[in-house]
Amino acid sequence: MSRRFAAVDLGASSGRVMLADLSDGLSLTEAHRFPNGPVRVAGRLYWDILGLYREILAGLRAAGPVSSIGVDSWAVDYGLLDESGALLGNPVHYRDDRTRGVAERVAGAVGAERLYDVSGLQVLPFNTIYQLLADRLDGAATMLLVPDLIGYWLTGEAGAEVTNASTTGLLDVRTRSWATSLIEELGLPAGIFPPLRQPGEALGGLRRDVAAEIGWSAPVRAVGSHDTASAVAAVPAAGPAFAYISCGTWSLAGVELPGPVLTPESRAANFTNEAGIDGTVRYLRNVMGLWLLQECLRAWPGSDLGELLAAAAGEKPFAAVVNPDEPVFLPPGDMPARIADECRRTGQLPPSSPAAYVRCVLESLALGHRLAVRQAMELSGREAEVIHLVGGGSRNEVLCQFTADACGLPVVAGPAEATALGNVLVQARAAGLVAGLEEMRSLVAYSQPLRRYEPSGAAGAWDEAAARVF
Ligand code: ADP
Ligand code: LRH
Repeated sequence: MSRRFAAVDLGASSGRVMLADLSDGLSLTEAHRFPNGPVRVAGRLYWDILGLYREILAGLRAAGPVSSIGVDSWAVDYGLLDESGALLGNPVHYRDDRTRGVAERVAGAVGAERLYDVSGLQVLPFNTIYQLLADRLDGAATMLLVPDLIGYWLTGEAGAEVTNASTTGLLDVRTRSWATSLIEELGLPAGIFPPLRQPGEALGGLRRDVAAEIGWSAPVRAVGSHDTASAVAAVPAAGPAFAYISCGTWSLAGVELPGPVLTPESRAANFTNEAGIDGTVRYLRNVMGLWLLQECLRAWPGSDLGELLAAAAGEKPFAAVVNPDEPVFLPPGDMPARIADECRRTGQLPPSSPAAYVRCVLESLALGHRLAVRQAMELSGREAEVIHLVGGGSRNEVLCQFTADACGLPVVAGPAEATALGNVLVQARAAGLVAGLEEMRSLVAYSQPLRRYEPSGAAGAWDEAAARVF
């Protein structure tokens, strides 16, 4: 058996097919990367799901034969299949506005306390539960979350991997089974929710036509198919005293726990209890993340990220900061204009150059990280001595240093491709090559380049900035 594994990892800003080799330690190479993003058609925001599928096949062809394949992606979004297994309509992007007001309506009908007690999930307007209630479900026989949909197209086998199912709002946080009574109470058709599968479980071999197209065949395995579950599985932590920030399009900031926290305080702070690998709980909150920066760059055609980050480091500290989680920042659109409005609304002068905007975004994001990490520790009682910052944001040296300074904790940055690593390590474990979560993490720690940032001691200035924003 070869010791090569392929990770199909779909992020909101790019997808990639990564190739891991565990013959001697753990090496990871990129077989194929392709852009991803929302597509607006007739006023609705979609993913280009077929384009993504085509790129996945191109990536697998480029990767060459492997022992197995795992698929992960962003959470909450789905495709609906009819009785024959055909896709009913194009999957809608979670930033689409069709769910406006739905969360409030559901809370009014069912009770916010009850929802939290059942699912343990933070309220985000785009949780699957709200999307399903905003959609037309007639003719739908099966609901497949995005990685499960890709897995279905690759193998013909339908199912719902549990870490991602935990982001729907319809999974029981205690039993990790579908919350059937809530589903029925909401009037959703219980039959569309497929059987749950666990990370490591085999889906089946590639369909013959798929194997013919990519030129080889291999089984597909369920992994932590929620990208954040895979990222947290690959955090290079040595013990339990760590916090993490999975920092890409979103920053997912929190701690790992053995069980959920379902207290009124936790609900009030909008903390989530998402399912992690091996029964762990990802206790975290979404922070708006590098979306803020991505959307600024889109507004400045021809700008260069590296140059802007270098210039931002030289800008005046704390000239303007915003709460990164203001709902106004969620949809696509002119981000600099929205940041400027938010500055004016809070009595601050808007930034006056792209570099000053970037400085504002990075400081604001570090403040969001600080609040989420501190609240995660307070609400769970879990102490952290270090913050592991993984994902593409770990390449952003300014953000890593700001995060260490704002939080007053050392930040260990990397790996940037933690999600792909978590994906392949669950496959390698299923193949008997790795023992458990601890060994997976130490393999990452020893094999991947990491960088440590110490807090610089400017705590007072960050306290003052935080008081301005929250
Ligand atoms: P996602 O999986 O959500 O698409 P990623 O984890 O791939 O996100 O992270 C993408 C982000 O990482 C980019 O928006 C960018 O801000 C940041 N990033 C990527 N490469 C670099 C780099 N070389 N320097 C600084 N930031 C980077
Ligand atoms: C990050 C992520 C996050 C979800 C969001 C929809 O990619 O999966 O964990 O909240 O996308």
